[in-house]
Amino acid sequence: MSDNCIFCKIVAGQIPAKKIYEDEDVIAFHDIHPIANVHFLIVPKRHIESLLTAQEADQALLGKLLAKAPALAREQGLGEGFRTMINTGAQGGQSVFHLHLHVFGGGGKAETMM
Ligand code: DGP
Repeated sequence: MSDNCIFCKIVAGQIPAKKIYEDEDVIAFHDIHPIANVHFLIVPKRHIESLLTAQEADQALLGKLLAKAPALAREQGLGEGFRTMINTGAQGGQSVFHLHLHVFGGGGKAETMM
């Protein structure tokens, strides 16, 4: 756990979140500022700052983030399709420096994004 990391605090149960999934490696919860009608995040429990700091040893965990997306998306009503996004570094639009995969769809603001 990294001090002052909001997602580490969610993992630890110190901050509430609308959780949709959890196992020993990852947790998924709804984004507090959704850009689509359905928008959730899949987050490794272990603190990895971003793709820029991920290591070769993190490959399986990175794969799991993606592999979990379709089943969770289906459960959230996105069985016909969804978008995924990983913002990396401040210049890549990242604002929470604990790696996370955005999964969103179902209409809303994101429909107008590229
Ligand atoms: P990014 O810009 O890729 O780092 O996205 C961070 C996302 O995290 C952003 O869409 C808003 C969301 N977020 C920030 N703080 C919280 C929080 O405390 N709870 C939840 N559920 N989401 C949060």
